[in-house]
Amino acid sequence: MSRNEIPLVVTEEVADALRTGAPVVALESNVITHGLAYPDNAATARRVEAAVRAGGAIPATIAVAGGRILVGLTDDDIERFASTPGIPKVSSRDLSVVLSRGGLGATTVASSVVAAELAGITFFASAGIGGVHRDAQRTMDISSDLVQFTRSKTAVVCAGAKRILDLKLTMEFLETHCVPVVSYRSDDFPAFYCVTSGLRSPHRLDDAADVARAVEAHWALGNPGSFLITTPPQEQDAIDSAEIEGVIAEASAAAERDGVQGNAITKYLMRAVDRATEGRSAQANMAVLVNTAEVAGVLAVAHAEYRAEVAG
Ligand code: PSU
Ligand code: MN
Repeated sequence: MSRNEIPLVVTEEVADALRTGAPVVALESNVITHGLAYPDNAATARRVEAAVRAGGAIPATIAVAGGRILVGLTDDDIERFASTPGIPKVSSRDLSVVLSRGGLGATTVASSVVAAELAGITFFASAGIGGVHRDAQRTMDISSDLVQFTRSKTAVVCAGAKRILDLKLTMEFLETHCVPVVSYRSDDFPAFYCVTSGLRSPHRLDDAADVARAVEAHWALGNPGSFLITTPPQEQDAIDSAEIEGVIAEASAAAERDGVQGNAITKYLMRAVDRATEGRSAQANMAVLVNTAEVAGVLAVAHAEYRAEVAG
């Protein structure tokens, strides 16, 4: 089987956009099935798609169904993925198996960027990427999102990595693996629903056209992987760092007690934090998803313009 034999079901709107070089932003579906609960997840998936459009681009939510990769979901698809219980989380290592077995699958950041590259989509947006987990020195739990960034050519727009992670180690991993990190209109690496992780970003760019040029230069230099662009949450949506730290420490201790590990830990921790904050972190999560998607739309537009200009 060759690359172009992987069955992709691309919606007409997305296919048209790709054919004409119009800006497209790919989105993950695991956040719909595992990140949020029904019906908030369905509403958020729709708001995220609308935000990409508000930024000027076409949304293409990625998922797996019946042995094929869906590139762009219909409204019925969104409802089905949001309301069907037990859809498996499909990361990069799972994608081939789920495609061969059939059934529904919800793609993480890692498997979504694989699909985006296959479909010819440059931009991808999520709220918080996976990263190096706290205590990874012992557990070796590092999200395949990071490893996939070393392999797939996409521009990933996010609000940094999830707060439940060890963000310092996450930054170290990205640096070691030559993944560029640029904070758009900000000095700091954000922490998902917190405006800053307390870590300074290696680079800041304020102009979308500069971001587009940097992304293309990264690939022109022969680099095989992704380019990370961060955008912080809006102040009014953000959660106070000090306040959330205590909650995360408690949730992490509970996960350890309950023996939760592997690919289940992300969902476990996020839900525990949502409960402890009485839903405020889930609210913030939704707002960050929407905000990031809109910024990704704007950046994808600048990138499409740059490519058109270069092509003359
Ligand atoms: N961001 C969220 N909620 C989520 C995730 C991200 O707000 O549920 C998911 C994404 O799909 C991400 C995945 O790719 O968690 C990372 O999981 P892991 O740490 O097991 O690699
Ligand atoms: Mn993991």
